[in-house]
Formats: sequence, structure tokens, C-alpha cells
Amino acid sequence: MAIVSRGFHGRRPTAGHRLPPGQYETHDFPVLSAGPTPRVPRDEWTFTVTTETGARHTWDWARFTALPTQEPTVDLHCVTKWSKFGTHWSGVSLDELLADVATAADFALVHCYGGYTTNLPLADLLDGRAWIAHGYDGGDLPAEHGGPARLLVPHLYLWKSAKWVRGIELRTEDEPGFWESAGYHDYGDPWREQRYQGD
Ligand SMILES: Nc1nc2c(c(=O)[nH]1)N[C@H]1C(S)=C(S)[C@@H](COP(=O)(O)O)O[C@H]1N2
Ligand SMILES: [Mo]
Repeated sequence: MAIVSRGFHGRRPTAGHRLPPGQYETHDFPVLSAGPTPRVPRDEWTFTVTTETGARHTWDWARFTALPTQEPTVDLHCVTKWSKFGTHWSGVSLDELLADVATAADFALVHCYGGYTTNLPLADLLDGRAWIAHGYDGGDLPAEHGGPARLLVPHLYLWKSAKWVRGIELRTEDEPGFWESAGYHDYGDPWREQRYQGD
């Protein structure tokens, strides 16, 4: 067994320990959107999970925000190579939202107001790794960053964290989303540098 002690040199872990290959750290919060920012009033917002059998589970804003809220602090990694450490969010865990959803599906296709889509394995939405976030840094989630609410799935490149989320379609077969159809990697693990198809 290799003996590795981070404290051996008497130094605290540096940013490098948190920085996936090919990334640099930024303190800004860049806005990256493929189209105009949709303006979705909270009283018109709904979030719908659809299963492979066609069953629908819908939350309006009141039901959604009445669910238990978590406050994850996570690092973000964008495929355009910036990473932002220690971002503070509030949101509802997908474990909570999917708890009463009966499904045998393996894949999820995420749908947004404005038409953007992205796909990922259903398993990556579970086990405390994904949220529908409605707050950022102590306030409401700003519209340009996906408010009223966005998917937050920080262990994958940030294009998977769909802004202005409107629903999740659970599917037995994988279906590429917007950037995945344009040549981005189907899965998008920053630590394996899965930026584009074939990486
Ligand atoms: N609905 C929607 N979600 C989206 C996008 C988009 O264009 N539309 N862009 C994705 C991309 S490519 C990135 S890098 C992040 C950027 O999130 P930010 O603007 O909050 O930094 O949102 C992702 N989610
Ligand atoms: Mo991106």
C-alpha cells in the first residue's frame, strides 16, 4: 500500500487537488447560455417528472418549495475550462423528488423552459449528487443562472446542470441532449476530461 500523507510537507492542500485536468480556477461566475434567458414567473412555473410508462409527477412552486431544502457547497467545472470552487446553493435533492416515482428507467433527459435539453444516467441524479436548485449564495437564483430553478449536478461538466429546468423525462434508452447532439461527450466527467465525443 502506498503511504501518502497530504500533511507531510506541512502544506495545506492547494487548489490543484480540486482542479480537474485542463481546468483553471476563476472567481467570477460566467454566464453561458445557448439562447435568450427565459423569464418564467414563479406562479406559472411547474416541474414534471415523466416516467417510461407515461406517469407524470408535477410540482408547482408552492409544493416544490415546501419540500426539505438542502444547502450544498460544491465546485463547478465548465467544459470551456473554468472551475469555480465552493459555490453555495439551496435546493431540493433529486432523491427527495424521485422518492415516490416508480421507474425501471436507466436514463434521464432533462427539459428546460426555452427548449434546452441534456441527458445523463438516472443513477447520477441519485445518492445526494444532484439538486433542483432555487437559491444561490443566500438569495434567489438569478434568472441568468437558471432561476426560478435549475438542475445542479456538479460532478459532471456544467452543461449538464440545466438552467430554467421544467422537467425530467425518465427513459429506458439514452437520448442525447442539445450539446451531446452537437459533439459533446455523452457523460461528461471532468476528472476523466470527457469534453467531446471520443474523449
Ligand atoms: N437551459 C439551459 N441550461 C444550460 C445552458 C443553456 O444554454 N440553457 N448552458 C449550459 C452550459 S454550456 C453551462 S456551462 C452552464 C452555465 O451555467 P451558468 O450560466 O450559470 O454559469 O449552464 C448549462 N445549462
Ligand atoms: Mo458550457
